[in-house]
Amino acid sequence: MMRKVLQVEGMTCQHCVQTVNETVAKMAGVQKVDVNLEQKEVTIEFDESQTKLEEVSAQIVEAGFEVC
Ligand SMILES: [Cu+2]
Repeated sequence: MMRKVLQVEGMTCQHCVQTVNETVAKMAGVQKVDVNLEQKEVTIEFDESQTKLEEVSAQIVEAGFEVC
């Protein structure tokens, strides 16, 4: 299991937090998602044999946010 922290820009409220959470949580191999709005951090625990970090980033971008 891999644990990574992404810096995500563009999240302004709890609705954004929920969107990012749901977007990432539904991906294959993702075990845990934690979104910290103040720190603009998204902590993800995932199985790297099922999902690549770049794919997670791409999904977050597709949802309308920016991954730094
Ligand atoms: Cu929002």
